[in-house]
Amino acid sequence: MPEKTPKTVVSKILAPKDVTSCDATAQMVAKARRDDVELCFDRAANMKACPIGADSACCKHCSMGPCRLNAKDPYGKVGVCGATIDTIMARNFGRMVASGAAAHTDHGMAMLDLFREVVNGRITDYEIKDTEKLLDVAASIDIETEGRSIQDIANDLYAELERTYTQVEGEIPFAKRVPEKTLETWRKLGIVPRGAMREIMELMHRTHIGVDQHYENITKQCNRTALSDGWGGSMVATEISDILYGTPSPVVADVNMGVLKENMVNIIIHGHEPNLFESMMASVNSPVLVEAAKAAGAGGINLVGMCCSGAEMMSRHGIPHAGNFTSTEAILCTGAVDAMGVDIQCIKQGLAKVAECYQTPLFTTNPRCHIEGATHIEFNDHTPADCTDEIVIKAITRFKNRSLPVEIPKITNPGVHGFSAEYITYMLGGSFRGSYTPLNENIINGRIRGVAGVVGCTNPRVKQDWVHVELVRELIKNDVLVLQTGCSQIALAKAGLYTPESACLAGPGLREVCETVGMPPVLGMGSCVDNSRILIAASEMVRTGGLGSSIAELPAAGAAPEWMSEKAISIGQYFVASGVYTVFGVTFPIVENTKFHKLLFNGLEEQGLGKWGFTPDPYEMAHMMIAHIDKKRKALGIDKARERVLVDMNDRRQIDAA
Ligand code: NFS
Repeated sequence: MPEKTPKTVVSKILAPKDVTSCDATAQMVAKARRDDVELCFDRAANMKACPIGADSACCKHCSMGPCRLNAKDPYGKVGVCGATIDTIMARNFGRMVASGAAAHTDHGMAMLDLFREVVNGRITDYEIKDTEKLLDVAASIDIETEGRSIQDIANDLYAELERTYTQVEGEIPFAKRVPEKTLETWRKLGIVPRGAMREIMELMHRTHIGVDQHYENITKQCNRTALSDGWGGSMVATEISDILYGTPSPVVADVNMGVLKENMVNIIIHGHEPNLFESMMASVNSPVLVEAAKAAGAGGINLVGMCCSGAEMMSRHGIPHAGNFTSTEAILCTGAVDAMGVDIQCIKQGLAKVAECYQTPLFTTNPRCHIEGATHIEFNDHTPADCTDEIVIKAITRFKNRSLPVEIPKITNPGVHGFSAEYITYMLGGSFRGSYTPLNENIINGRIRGVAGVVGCTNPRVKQDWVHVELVRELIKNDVLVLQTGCSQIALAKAGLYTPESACLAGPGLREVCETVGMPPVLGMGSCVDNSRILIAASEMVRTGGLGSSIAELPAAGAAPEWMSEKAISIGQYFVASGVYTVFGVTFPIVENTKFHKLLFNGLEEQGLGKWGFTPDPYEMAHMMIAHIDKKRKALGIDKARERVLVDMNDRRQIDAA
C-alpha cells in the first residue's frame, strides 16, 4: 500500500462475516484488514456509542449546560433551565425531524429549481420526458389540463409546487392527495403543513432554549414538519424526477460488487439527486469518451450506482447497483474503482481516506457537500457535461495508470426493480382495467394478509443487511406483501429476493398472487425520497375501497430495521403521522417509561394517527407488524376471510401430501 496509508487498524474487531451478511462486503473487509485500511466497521468497533446520547438524555442547546440526565432515574433531575427529560428528548427528537425533513425538502427544491429552468427553456440538457405523469400530477392538485399546452400546464405546476416550500399560510398542494378522513384528523389536530420552510423554521425555533417546553406541543410540530417532508419535499422530488426522467416500470438489473468489471473504466455515482447521475449516463455514452477509454486499453466505460441515487437510477433505467450505505468504503478496496462521484447525503467523510489508499479519485460535485481531501468539481445543471465529462476523463487516466492489484468479488444478484405506484395499478389490473381493486380484493379475501414498507439505511452498529433480510423473509412467509426503498431494497436484492422465483419463499396466499402476476413478493420502489410512492400507494388503497377510509385503518405497517440517519427519523415520523405503525431497529433515541415515550408509542395512535414501535430483533419486529396487521383486519371485519383462505390452503397441502 502507498506510504500515506492513514491509520492502522486498531481493533479487537469482529470477523468480517460477523459485521456483514453481504459476502462481497465481507471479502472486502478482509482485504482492507490485510491492507491495513480502516473502514466504518472498524470505527464502529473502536467508538463506543455514548449511552446518554443514545437515550437522548442530554441537552446542549445552550451554554448553561451541556446537561446530562440519568436514563435510569429520568425524573430525578432536570437541566439547569429546568427542562425535564420529556422536554429534552422531545427537543432532540424534533431537531432530528427538522434536519431529516430539511435534507429531503432541499433535495426536492433542487429538483423543482431544475424543473423551472427546463420549463422556461434556460436548461436544455434535460427535458420533460413523461408528459403523462405531468398531466396526472397536475390533475391531482386541481390544475386544469384539458385543451392546454404542456408548457402552460408545466408553468402552473411549477408555481403550485413552489408553495410546498414557500407558503406561509394554508395547506401544501399535495394535501389534496391525502385520503379525506386522514386529512380531517390532521386538520382537527392542527398539523396540516403550511410550507416546508415555515414548518422547519418553526420547529427549530420551538426547540431553542426557553421556547416550547411541553413535549406534546413539540410533538405536534414534529408531525407537521415531518408531513411537510413526506407529502411535500420528498413527494415533489419523486414526482419531478419522474416527469423529467421517466416514471419507473419493472426492469431487470444486477446488484452487488460483481457489477464492477476488471477490464472496464469503472465509475461509481453515489448520493441522492438524480441530475448528476443522468448527466453521467450521457457522458459515459459519449463516443469521444468511449473511444478515449478504449485507447487507454479498457473495454469501455462501466457506470454503476450506490446508495439512493443508485437505487433511483436502477429503478428507472436498470443501471447496475454496487451496494448500499455500509459498503461504500469497502467497494474501494477492490482497487477497481476508477472514480467515485458523490453529491449529497450519506457520503461518509471516511471515503476520502479509503479512496486515497486505493488511488481512487473521489469527486464532490454539489456546492452543499465538500469533503476535505476530495477534489471538488462543481456540477451545474446549466452545463452538466462540464462536470461529468471531467470525471470520466480523470477515471480513464486512473484506469491507464492502475498499479494496485484488483480484486472484485464475483457476486451479482439479478432482480426485477422499478415498481412505481403507477405501475402497481397496471400490473394488477392490466392496461384496460388498471386499478388497485385486484390488490384490495386479494387483501380482503386474505391471500395477501397486509402490506409492509421495509425501508431505510444499513448501520455498522448491526450486522449489515441481516436484520432487513430476516425481517422481510419472515413477513413474506406470513403472506405480507413487502414494498421497499433505499438501502433496504439493495439488502434484499443482494439476498436474491427480487426474482419472481423467490415467490416460493412466500406464504401460500401471497405466493399464489405473485405466481399469477409473475411478480416478486418484494417490490422495490426506488430511493428514500421515493417513500412518497408508498404514501401514494396507501392512499390509492384507501380510495379504491373496502379497506377503511383512512390510512390508519389499512392492514399495513412500516419498518426501518437498520436505520441510522436523521432522514430516517423524519420518514418514520411522517409515516406515523400518516397513520402507519412504524417499527425501528438498532436503537431508539428515547428513554423508555417516560411521558414522551408513551406519547410516541401509544398516545399518537389514540389521536387517530399511527404509532412508533421498537425492537432490534427481526423476528419480533415481523410479528409486531403482523399482529398490528391482524388487528386492523379484525377491525375491518375481514379477519374471517383470511382464516378461510388458510384452511383451504392447509386442506390443499394435506391433499397434496396424501
Ligand atoms: Ni435513505 Fe439514502 Fe441509505 Fe439511509 Fe442513506 S442512502 S436517503 S438515509 S443510508 S437508506
